[in-house]
Amino acid sequence: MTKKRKISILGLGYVGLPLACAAANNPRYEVVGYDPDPAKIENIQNKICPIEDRRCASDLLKSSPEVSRDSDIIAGSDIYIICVPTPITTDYIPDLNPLKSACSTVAKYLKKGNSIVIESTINPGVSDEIVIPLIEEKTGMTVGRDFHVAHCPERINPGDKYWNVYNIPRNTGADTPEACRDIADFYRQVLDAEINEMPDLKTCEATKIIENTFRDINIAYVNELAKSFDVLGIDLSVVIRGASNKPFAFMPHFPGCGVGGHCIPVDPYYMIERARKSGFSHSFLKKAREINNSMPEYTVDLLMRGLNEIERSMKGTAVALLGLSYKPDVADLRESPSLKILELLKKYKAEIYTYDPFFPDMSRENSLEETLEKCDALVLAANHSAYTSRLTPELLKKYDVKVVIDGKNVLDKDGIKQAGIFYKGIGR
Ligand code: SAJ
Repeated sequence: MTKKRKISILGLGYVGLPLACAAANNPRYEVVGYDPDPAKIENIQNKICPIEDRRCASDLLKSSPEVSRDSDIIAGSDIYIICVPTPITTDYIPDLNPLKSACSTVAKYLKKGNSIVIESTINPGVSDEIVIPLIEEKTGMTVGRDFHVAHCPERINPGDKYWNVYNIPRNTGADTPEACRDIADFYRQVLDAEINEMPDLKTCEATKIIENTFRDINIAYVNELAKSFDVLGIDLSVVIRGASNKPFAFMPHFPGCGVGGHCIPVDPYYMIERARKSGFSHSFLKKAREINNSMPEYTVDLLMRGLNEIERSMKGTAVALLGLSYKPDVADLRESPSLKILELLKKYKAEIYTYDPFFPDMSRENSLEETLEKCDALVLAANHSAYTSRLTPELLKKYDVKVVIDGKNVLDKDGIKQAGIFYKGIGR
């Protein structure tokens, strides 16, 4: 019986935990997980899945990896897989501290012949310019000779009912082709998806970054169209639906009250900043970020317009902010446009009634109805399925809601207008 390879996964969130559970189900590997968050560790040890991932939750019941908040658990591993956040600061500057900290932790245990895999989204150059020098400096070892570094960017789509860690195709890159093959073979053993080997680390890093910057610029495109079509009196959502029946060369994106999450509004800044250091200015990426960052304010401006229609000022008006998450049916506030809308409503001294069933502690009332009962106006900022379909013209009329700003373009525009309620969507 060949000795099991020991796999350590650092960071047990929506990326690391599903991978840890998938690998733990494979008899070839001894899998351990490290995370400094005591609540997360306790939940996992009790087989309670701390993330919204049905497949992971069921895996956890079958064979959960040994986990600890003590990093000694990763000692003696063959492969160290880092799945930690790569956020930005409030000034939109990339924050690689969580990644550097995880690399420093690994460096304490790294032995000759080991490999390190970064799953976190990073810009081209981070592995070669930051990760490898840090590990070499802390261990005195040399990459390629003594240890290897690979990148296999995560592509998890939180809340997705179909795509999961097992079936999402992956790309890998490493310091040498042999190391890339070894890591790709690990993922092929553990997952069902196609695992592609790329020529080197920075090509692989660049692949993930353009996936998400592609999404950000396309969302910015329709957000700018929304502002234009608003003044032209054209319903952009109908136009996008029409363009979408073209069977090729068109990919629909949708305007909204802003772009949130851990990826799309973050990754472009990693690309922008690294290119800047090499003397190139990503004017297009920066403009797209500017447009998307303007949408929360644009949404509040629409609310102002609605209140003016009914001769009310923002100050003192009861406004419901429905949905705090950055996207529907997930409990995640990272870069959420709702938080920016909330700041603006506070600045204009509205009487704010936040409501999000995923965040009861941040909800002023306990139900949608209790919230609507208290409010003259509402902003729909996250279209959670728990309440969106209930926001009918009849219900809004029943609670005498006078202004509706549909930040996700999901409500019955015509029905609401026919009920004599002011309605504005984003570009409709
Ligand atoms: N959004 C729009 N208009 C759109 C699409 C999204 O305004 O047409 C907004 C959403 O409301 C949200 C933000 O953009 O606030 C991000 O939305 P998202 O659907 O991209 O959600 P994320 O951040 O969970 O994106 C993840 C990403 N996965 C990884 O980076 C690994 C992204 O690459 C995927 O494209 C995305 O899932 C997905 O839905 O496929």
